[in-house]
Amino acid sequence: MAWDTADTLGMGDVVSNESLANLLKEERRFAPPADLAAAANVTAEAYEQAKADRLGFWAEQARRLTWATEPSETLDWSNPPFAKWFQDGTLNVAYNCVDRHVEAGNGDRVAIHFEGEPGDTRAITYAELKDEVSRAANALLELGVRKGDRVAVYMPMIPETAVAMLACARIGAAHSVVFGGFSADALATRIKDADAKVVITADGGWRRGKPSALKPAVDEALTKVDGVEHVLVVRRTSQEVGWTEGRDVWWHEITERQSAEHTPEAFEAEQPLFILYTSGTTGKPKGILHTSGGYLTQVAYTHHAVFDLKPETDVYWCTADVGWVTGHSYIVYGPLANGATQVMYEGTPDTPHQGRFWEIVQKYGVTILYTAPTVIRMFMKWGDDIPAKFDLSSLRVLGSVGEPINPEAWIWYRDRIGAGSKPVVDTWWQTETGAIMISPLPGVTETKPGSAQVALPGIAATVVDDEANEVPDGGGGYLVLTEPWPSMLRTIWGDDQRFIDTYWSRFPGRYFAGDGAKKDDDGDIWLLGRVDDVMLVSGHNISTTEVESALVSHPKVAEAAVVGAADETTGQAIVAFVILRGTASEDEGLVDELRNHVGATLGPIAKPKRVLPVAELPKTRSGKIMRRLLRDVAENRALGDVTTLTDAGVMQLIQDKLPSAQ
Ligand code: 6R9
Repeated sequence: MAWDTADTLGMGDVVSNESLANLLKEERRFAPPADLAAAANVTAEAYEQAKADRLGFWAEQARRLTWATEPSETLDWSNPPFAKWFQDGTLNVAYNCVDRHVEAGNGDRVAIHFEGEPGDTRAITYAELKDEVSRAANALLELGVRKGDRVAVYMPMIPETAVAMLACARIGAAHSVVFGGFSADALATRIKDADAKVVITADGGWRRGKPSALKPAVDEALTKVDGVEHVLVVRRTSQEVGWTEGRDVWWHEITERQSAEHTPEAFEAEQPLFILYTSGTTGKPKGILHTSGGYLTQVAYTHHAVFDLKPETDVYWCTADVGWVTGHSYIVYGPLANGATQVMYEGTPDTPHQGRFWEIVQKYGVTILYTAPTVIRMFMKWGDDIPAKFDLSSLRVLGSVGEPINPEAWIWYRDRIGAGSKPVVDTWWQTETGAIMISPLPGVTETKPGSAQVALPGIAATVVDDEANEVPDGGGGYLVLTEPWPSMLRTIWGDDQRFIDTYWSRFPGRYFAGDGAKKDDDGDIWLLGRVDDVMLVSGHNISTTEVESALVSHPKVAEAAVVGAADETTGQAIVAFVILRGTASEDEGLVDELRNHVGATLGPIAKPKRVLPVAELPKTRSGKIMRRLLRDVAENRALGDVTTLTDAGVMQLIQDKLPSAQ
């Protein structure tokens, strides 16, 4: 267990942080727009209703879905922390996301406005989506995929990615989507852990004006793992691909010959829907398992409540990649369960120009935008004149997710994108929570720049101190969730004990989120970032241990300690301290060589921004590296308490060595 010292939790940093003091000086307040409030999907009553009868509230939300068998039981919490929601209900998730909208007469409604990076477009209606998902489901069946199997998905941001996920759901196979920016090694580890039978990929996707290959990484990954029977390949870029006869199958060839009819089977509410890997502190990524009925209930409800979605008139756009949980819950399952019309964009925000996002908002008349603070900060850097060139007047709700949004970025978002009048909803949640947990409601909450503020109706969150006591208003500590929720993770795939240890042991009976948080004088919650050793770089979780292991796998590196240092653009930037092997010298190319090595091992997102060779690393007596001291160095701060160090002189050596870090 990693809970034995405050050093590894970095708690001192969390509560004494200067930025926290600044954050809580923030006194600007913004009332909900009157017109939005008057017609809002959810009003203040929902909080009261859920407080009076939490389970009754969720039972009512479950009725948003179409069940083959209505559940009679809401929650079975007889064996915590293993929850069962709507246990005796049965449903088909893909039917709920697609077919039922067609049956309700909305088959002609556009489900996905796809915008490719090179400018190619496709509008896919719900009726067309139903045919495509059915053909893909039939294709997976032909390839031998059955209920309970796992399918890995390694794809660019194209409609076939959503189709592939829904096809898996339709036949009861669990998908494991691996972000297309991950390396072959990372993909191999995930394929192996989930024991995937089929991999769905593409030749490549378009990024920054060029085709970016995916298939070679799959080919390489499959030299390292057994058990994959077929690779299904979508043609997107038409670049050349290696081909393994008998194993590889073109998506267009197999789907073309399938029937567009497929009768969806009803599965139990607790049927596994997907596994999504998230970084852990002990190297091996954690396969977060989500199931069907509870997950779909909460993503549908939150998408309806937090974004005030009106499916007949709104055009919704979430800019996340489908490889992250935001893409799962708020591109695929939530919006489609609600019959939304949405935009899906393949590429980068600055291709072919830095106004691409705003051009897309203008072109499709986007009304609800959901993006990340790191993206907002990038736009701020590029200049106010860029969004000012476009007509953004269609927008009515602005969402943020992925990391704490600093008040400056929040205000910029509201002013420059939202014409100074559109509500910003800062949504806190995690891969593990499956759906949004803490967020303002756009028609109800008086918003505060930089704060996620309040737990949604039906959700119980609070902040506790080291001794598990709830902190008073004005106090800081750890964010915990005190009651089970429908879209909660069910376990870590194949490792129930790790599930218990990671989330339920720090504060028995409560879910430990790993985030620092503070309650302001109104009792509103402000998130302060991770308290463990997971870094957040541009909204992506990367564990220090993974990067350290990658560095140490380089022949010139003996030891490494990695920290996330505050960074204006990316939230945190990776700074690595390395001890070189005896014979290695600090020659010129070394730093780049090490950065590239990490990039090749873990994927470009994990490349350290700085690599600093040092003679020694600060360690506690129990042998743990004291990352918080290294963070102090990396962030040019005075050193915190060094009394638990084996040798306090080490820090002096590091600082002497690093004039550049001062
Ligand atoms: C959805 C997602 C989860 C971690 C989480 C927290 C950070 C996400 C946030 C936020 C402050 C917000 N986080 N949203 N921090 N305010 N609105 O990002 O999931 O990739 O699993 O990351 O992201 O630290 O613990 P995931």
